[in-house]
Amino acid sequence: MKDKKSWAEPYKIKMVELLKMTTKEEREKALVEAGYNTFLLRSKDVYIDLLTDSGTSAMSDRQWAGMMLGDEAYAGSENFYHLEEVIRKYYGYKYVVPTHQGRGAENIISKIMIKPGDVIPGNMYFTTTRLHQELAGGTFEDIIIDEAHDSQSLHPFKGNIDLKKLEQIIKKYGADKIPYVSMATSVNMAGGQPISMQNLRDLRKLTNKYKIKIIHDMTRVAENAYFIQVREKGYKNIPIKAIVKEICSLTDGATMSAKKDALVNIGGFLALNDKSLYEEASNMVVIYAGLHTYGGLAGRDMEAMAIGITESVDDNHIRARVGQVEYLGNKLVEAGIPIVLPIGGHGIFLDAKKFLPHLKQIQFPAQALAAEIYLDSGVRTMERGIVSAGRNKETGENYFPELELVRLTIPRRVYTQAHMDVIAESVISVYKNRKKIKGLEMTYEPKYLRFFQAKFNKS
Ligand code: PLI
Repeated sequence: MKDKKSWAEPYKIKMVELLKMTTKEEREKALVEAGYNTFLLRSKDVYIDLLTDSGTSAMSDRQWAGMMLGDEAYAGSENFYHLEEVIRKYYGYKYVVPTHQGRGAENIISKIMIKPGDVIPGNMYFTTTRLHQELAGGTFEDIIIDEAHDSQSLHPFKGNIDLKKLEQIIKKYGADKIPYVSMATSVNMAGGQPISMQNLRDLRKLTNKYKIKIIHDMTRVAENAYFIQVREKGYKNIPIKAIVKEICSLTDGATMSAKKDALVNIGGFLALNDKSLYEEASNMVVIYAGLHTYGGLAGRDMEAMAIGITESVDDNHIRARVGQVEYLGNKLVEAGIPIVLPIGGHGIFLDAKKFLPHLKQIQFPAQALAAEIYLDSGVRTMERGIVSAGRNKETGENYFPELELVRLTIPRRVYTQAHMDVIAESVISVYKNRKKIKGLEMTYEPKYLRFFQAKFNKS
């Protein structure tokens, strides 16, 4: 169906979940109780939930049927072997340690590979990934290309790594201080922006020269593969499956939050090619999560993940998934709303600095904008700016990231085109009244990953 222009969903709806509509008064009360943090709203008070694409996918009938085949053995569950087989088949990694979600895998890889004083270069930080690197005694260094920090740059691969920046870091610290390069496909904090195959090949060449490993954050690898298929020379007729496998083949291991691409509500894994690293990881998972054949998951969860991975690399699925995101993005662009361009894979990112130029970054413009959109329509979005960036671990100062964004994250296979229209209408109406939007001040700040639990007041 690739020749067809429409991105229509390659599935039909068999079961629905009713949504609740709320009044503006109800939303105002809920927002105050949540301290203007959309993470602290109760989901019953939300109409369309764009907080995240993590664990929010609709599973297929096959996945649900697979859950009935859960082999809930403490050791050696059949579902683990199915999952391992699927990961080998579609991603090509040799060894698999299941984890309850992505950060479980990040914890293990950071603990076994990072020593205090190490440096971990990566294509833009991700909140949990960087925190685990820091807790293991490492320091994250951003080596993404400069274009990634500019919301209006139309570079087709804003997730690319600047190899000159990487080489400078290697020269400065020495290769023995760099346990691995942390390479994400579909860079979340940059707006779901892809890395190109060519850049990855060049990265492989450079890291081989210095004997540095590449650990792949493959949370949204299929979405990245889609952009390679439509934007990179030579890939137009290559199936998503083959592109995904080629990406993985250029890396040494991966952490996966299966709650995104892999279409499950819970689950993740660490995948490795090196046997001795795998042995360490499978020993470590026993301490923190459970035996190495379940890693904190039920057998049924692993079965749903195995089937979800198979569905996630289907060309028609991924085309409709990104097509829906682009549909919403194009509506906002037509209305003159400032968003991160090009439109990314898993959501639309509003540029809050451009949306609310009258607010200083320390007044948390993206946080304020997310609150305002919820107030307007019950659509829940989230901040990806100064609150998410947190503080420098040495100086305690706030990071002031270039990108101050509100993320409208689209869950997979959940909402319809009409929902996209409602979302666009709400953002457009908030944009019309943007001058009246006030900033916020933080009244409660937790020590780690503050964006999840911080509270605010109107400033
Ligand atoms: O939420 P986890 O622990 O399953 O996965 C952590 C994680 C790792 N890498 C990347 C790129 C992510 O996006 C990610 C989680 N992201 C969330 C929760 C999100 O809302 O984007």
